[in-house]
Amino acid sequence: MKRNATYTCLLLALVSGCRSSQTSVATSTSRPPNIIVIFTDDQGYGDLSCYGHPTIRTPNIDRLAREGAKLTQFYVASPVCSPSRAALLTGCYPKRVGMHRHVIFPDYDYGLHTDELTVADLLQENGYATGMFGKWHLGHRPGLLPTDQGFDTWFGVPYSNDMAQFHRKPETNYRYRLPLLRDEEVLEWEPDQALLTRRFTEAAVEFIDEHSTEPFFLYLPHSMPHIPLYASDDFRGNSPRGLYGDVIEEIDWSVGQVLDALDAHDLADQTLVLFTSDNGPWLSFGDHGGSAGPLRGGKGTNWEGGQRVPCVLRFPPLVPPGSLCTEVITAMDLLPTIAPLAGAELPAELVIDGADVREQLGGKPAGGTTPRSFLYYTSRGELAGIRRGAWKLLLESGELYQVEQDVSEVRDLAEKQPDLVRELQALALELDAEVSANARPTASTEQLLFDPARP
Ligand SMILES: [Ca+2]
Repeated sequence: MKRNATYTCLLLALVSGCRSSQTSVATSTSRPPNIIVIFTDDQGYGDLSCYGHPTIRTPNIDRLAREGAKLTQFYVASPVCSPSRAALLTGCYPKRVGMHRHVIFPDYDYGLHTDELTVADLLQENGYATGMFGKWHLGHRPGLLPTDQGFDTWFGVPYSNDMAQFHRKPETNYRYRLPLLRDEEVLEWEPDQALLTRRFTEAAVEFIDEHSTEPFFLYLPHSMPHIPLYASDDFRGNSPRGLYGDVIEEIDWSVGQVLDALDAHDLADQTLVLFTSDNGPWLSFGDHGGSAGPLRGGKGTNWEGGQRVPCVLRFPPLVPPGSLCTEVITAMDLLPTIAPLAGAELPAELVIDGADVREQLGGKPAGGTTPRSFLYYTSRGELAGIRRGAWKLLLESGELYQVEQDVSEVRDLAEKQPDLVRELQALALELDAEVSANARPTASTEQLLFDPARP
């Protein structure tokens, strides 16, 4: 009851602050909104029709953007998988939760600490049904799985889809294997990867069907388009962009299935749907890697192409259709932004790095006189740079870019702005020192849930 009352008050406050009247939303909505996060793996800023790709067809994701907002300056907190995922789910820089040390490999014994509050924990505690279908990559030893981190149920893979094929266990030279799990049980070893996008989608739709009459959180982190690329027979060979295009078009089909399920249950108006990617395109793999569009660099780098990713969001009570949001927003903002939407209170003592960006998503510029700061960290978690307002400083090289005018980072203005370089350098060190001083531990265990290696 408390939750519903809070939510109604919140909606009324939102409505009264909006230019257009949406009173009907406030009166017709009697439960907290559903939250859906669709998270792709290594998809670039330029890999969607609505972000300017000339041949990849993404009508369903484009529809989401048309009915909601397209974000042009949305950042993930790391240019690689595990740290980026930790930040999305906790609202924190990866370093603050200890998950900044590159990605989790099959024989790693640690993962995100269960003392951390994930988006799933918060929503589960507030009465949501919570389901995850796809790639986890935040630890796969006992006690570190999605079902230990706020998800009622999980169907998916524990780490990247290439780890079984291209990596071997040191010392033994054993080959790693990719398991497919449901909750804490291995269902299959080496599943047919051409079917993963489809199977995760079918499980997600089933979850929506099962929970349509109660608030739910659906997390759908596809294992594609991380290499090696696989598309099902229905999509392979269709796209002029080649296999990479086929994979993206199957992911777009998946988004369409989710939107159709919402429509079938008349839930579109009370569901927040967010679509984004965990980091930029893996350019080392030629045409099997994606495109960052006009942005420089890709996965693993701190150029914009590594961390600025496509992001579209639909939530009719808050976001006017066809919005273009050019504010700096990060994946760490998810937790503090959905908490009030869900009528959930974040613990007063919880230190996080994200911010509540409901106003910016609703079309208003960020409040306050101080421009927002965002720290860049390398794939191994070292402080790499800072963005404040329109400016970006890379620490090691000392390069300074005005990244709103110069999105491709080709005009280094450091020599012309020495005072700004010094100021941003000092600010980056100061902000990072606070994160380091207050960093929290990961959790580890010697126990195995499954043996990822075999001769
Ligand atoms: Ca990734």
